[in-house]
Amino acid sequence: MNAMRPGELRERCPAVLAFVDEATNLFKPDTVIWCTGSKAEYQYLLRAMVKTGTAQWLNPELRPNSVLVRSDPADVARVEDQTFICSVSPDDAGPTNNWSDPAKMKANLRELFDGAMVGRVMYVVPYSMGPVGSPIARIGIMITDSAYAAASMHIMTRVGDTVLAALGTGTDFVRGLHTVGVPLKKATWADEPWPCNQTKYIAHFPETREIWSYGSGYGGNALLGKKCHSLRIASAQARDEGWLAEHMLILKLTNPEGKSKFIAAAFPSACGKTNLAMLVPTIPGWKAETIGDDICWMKFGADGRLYAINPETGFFGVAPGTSNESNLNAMKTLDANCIFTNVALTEDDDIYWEGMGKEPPAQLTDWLRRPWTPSAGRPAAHPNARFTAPAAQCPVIAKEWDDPAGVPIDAILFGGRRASVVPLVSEALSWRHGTFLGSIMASEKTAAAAGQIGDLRRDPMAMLPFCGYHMGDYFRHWIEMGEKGGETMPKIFYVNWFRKSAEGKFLWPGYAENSRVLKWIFERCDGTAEAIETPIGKLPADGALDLDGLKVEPSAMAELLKVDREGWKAELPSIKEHFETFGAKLPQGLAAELTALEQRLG
Ligand code: OXD
Ligand code: MN
Repeated sequence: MNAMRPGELRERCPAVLAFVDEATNLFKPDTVIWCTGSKAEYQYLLRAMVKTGTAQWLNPELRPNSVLVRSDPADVARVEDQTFICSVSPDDAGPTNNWSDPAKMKANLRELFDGAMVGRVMYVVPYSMGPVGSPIARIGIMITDSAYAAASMHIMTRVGDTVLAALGTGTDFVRGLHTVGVPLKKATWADEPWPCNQTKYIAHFPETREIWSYGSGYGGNALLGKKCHSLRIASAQARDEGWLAEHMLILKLTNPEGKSKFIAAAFPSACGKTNLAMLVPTIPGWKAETIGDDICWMKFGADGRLYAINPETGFFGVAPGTSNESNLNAMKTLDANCIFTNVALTEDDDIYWEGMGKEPPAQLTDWLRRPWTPSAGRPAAHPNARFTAPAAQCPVIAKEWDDPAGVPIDAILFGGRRASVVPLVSEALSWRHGTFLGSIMASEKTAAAAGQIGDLRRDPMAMLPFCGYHMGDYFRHWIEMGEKGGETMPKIFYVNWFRKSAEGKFLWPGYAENSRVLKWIFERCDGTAEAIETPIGKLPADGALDLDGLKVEPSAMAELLKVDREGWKAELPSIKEHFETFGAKLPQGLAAELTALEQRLG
């Protein structure tokens, strides 16, 4: 074995050295490389991927310093059914997570980990989620045998020596072990372009702040800083320490007078979070800028307000459907220095995906490396194809995006994809009522005609696959945070861009026009916009929503802002059923909100 001896900086981090030694003994790699975070190292990782056939360079004139990666067809998404919360008590994982006994899971994984990196390089990736040294940031050390994961961590997090320097003799870091599970037993063994194992485990140990990931090289299974650390482990840590780790975008909205507000928003997958994070307002004089598109950590500041950071430094976005029309700023972010995964390749070595807003070229190579023509009858890019792009390249990145102090959050938005019942926007009556709205957030699996209840998937706070502990306790934590913060807490709003007419047509244009709703939210926070109190929350008063120049029929607007008493009443049994899932852990405050809603509806 040819392990690089740790340098002076590493010698000053005894807990990290011990962790790396343990991992080395277990995985038995050929070589150990400590990532320092340099640009040269990132380029080295890209070249390593090209050498093994994992990646290919894109046309440097069209897409400088960018690569295309194609994964194994059996490794294309997060594996929720193989994702485990291994808390000591199953009751701490709760009804929404897969639970496994931590000792048993570790014994099982130790066997799989034993020798799993034979013949491979083991990368040690010290990373910080959040600006290094920020009181809201947290450190992790990730061990991986995937150059793709290591390179992606360089884009998505702050990696390297600065992190070790900040940690020093500290022991408070998330310990992440990741292997693709394909040892190269003989030096002569040919590697595969995308090594992975049919057996996959994404195991979290919230009590000991550990992540053990086996068999997958893809996305949230392998970039441990993202869902595993920033949401599942961090949510448990946030509960223990009195802060919030949420699946939310963060944006800065500035009015024509130059006054700014910061808005965080949670939406389930496929509801346009990245688009909203980068929207270009249609109302004259208003400006929106991006802080983050996926994760938001919020902590109380000295003034008692909630301050948020985006713990990431990149966007790991779904490519199909991203176009100049749906998200011009995202498209501009992708001009250079990106990793594209499972998109299609053009004849001139550029990228293509469905919904890119241009005619498909006559010839492509699809994500499975097969020739493709528009008559192929199948998509050229995988529906979960991704771009990994540096946040700093986003043309509308806010100057505060990497401020260690974070930004004070004025409003929190919850939303889902609802064809009926839920109006375009409502303001919660209180923090606890807002928590209630977040807890019943849902998207319709199928479009429902107006007035009918669709097939709902409840995804509380968009955290269903990401909450690292019992969701009933998570709701309680939200309520307690509100009690602690009192008057200084952000206002909570519930939005729905997806309301449909009886004929099944979208009533609201969405995308950039959502800025009109954001303006009302801004002005509610400022105390300058009117609202009317209804049984379901506060709705924009007549004329309070800026509709200047917008072509939406008055009848459609009336429908969008209607209080659908009967629809809400019809939904009460499904909310009760949802709440029953949490048993005795459902906070009394949420049960009280449900009763109060029922009474208000009459
Ligand atoms: C994501 C997700 O990839 O939420 O961000 O699934
Ligand atoms: Mn997400």
